Amino acid sequence: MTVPATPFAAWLAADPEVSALLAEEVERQSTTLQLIASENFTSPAVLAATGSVLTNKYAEGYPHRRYYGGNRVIDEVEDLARSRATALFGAEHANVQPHAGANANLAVYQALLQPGDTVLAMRLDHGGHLTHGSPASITSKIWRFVAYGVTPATAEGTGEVIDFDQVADLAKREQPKLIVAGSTAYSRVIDPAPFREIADAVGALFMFDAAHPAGLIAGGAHPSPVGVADVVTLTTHKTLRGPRGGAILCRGDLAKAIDSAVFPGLQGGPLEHVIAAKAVAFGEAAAPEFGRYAAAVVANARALAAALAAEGFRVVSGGTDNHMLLVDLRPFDPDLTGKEAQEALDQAGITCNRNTIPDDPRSPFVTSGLRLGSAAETTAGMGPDEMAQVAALIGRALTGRADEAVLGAVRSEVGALCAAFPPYAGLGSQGSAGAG
Ligand code: DSN
Repeated sequence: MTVPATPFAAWLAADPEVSALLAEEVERQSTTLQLIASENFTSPAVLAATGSVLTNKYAEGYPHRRYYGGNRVIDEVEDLARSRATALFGAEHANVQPHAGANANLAVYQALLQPGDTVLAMRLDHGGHLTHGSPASITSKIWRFVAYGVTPATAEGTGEVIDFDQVADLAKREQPKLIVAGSTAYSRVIDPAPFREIADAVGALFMFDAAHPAGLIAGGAHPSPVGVADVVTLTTHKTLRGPRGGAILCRGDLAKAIDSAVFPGLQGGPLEHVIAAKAVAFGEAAAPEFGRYAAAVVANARALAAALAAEGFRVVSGGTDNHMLLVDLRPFDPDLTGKEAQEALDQAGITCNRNTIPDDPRSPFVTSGLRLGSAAETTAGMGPDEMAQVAALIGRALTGRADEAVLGAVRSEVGALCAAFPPYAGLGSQGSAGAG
């Protein structure tokens, strides 16, 4: 594999071991299908900023209020990232320092709540995130989480959507200080309006965790929670297609509390190289092509869902409105677990993750479902026709999962498909990645 992993590959040659591993990973990303719903292929500009000399600088504090000298340029970088974020999302204030979505959520809780306060958020096993009060997360040790879920599945496929009656009933009964919307495994639009109404009815604050749909919101494919929710958290590396990291958008009157909660409340020195890459990504997401990209992501997820249903899988909630779908494997094969499916697909060059489906009888380590996403391969330029091919390859691999020859044949076809849609063709020479 000769494609360089970063524009600085020649410098990295000084460390042949790391260099070789990066080259292997470029090959893996380029020759296998990337269907993990929380992943994407960033632009070379994002890669370059992430790999820049800004990594050398300590910049505790905020622009023009730092605890270290030498931050003239860094201040401009962070100001640029903040102003691009507020312009992109129409927000009054942006904090671009959270190292991850989890940190963004923790900072918001720290800014808005006292220990022991009640928070109403989505059940982990119905699609919520660990930081929405999972027993395994520190969030549940500091604050009291109460969980809402989705409606039961129906034969017509109309269920498994957020149960707003339950949200309203729980809000009335539990009187939460904060209501959280957002998920990691939910394939429908999350309308912020009913959450706002419920929050107002009980005097709660409202946080929208847009980690997954941030890019769909920026691209106009989903309704924006900005201006509806009091605070919006997001990650920059999923549908937004930026570097790995988080950000917080909020009303101006909450800016000071949010900023103090991130630093010094939760984090030390900000990752200014990543903040520069966030600025690049916010700039890219403001371009008209990004709107077309967001629409294509949704169209591709829908095409994949329809083709998988035709293969005999059940798509949770009957379809998708976003970049992901949850597949219930049981109608395809009652004995096939998510774990076994993920491992067989890995062998066939199809990368995805097992996931619980609502009310899954199997454990989160085993599961009855898979979560698939379209954001990365849409960046690589695939369209609905390729999604139909992908569904057929998944069906063949899982039907023949016990047969090495079948998995090998699917792996070859996956390689041929990926070769037609290289995510980093020309990286290091012309530096153009992916389609918009
Ligand atoms: N791990 C992320 C995801 O895959 O959705 C959420 O943190």
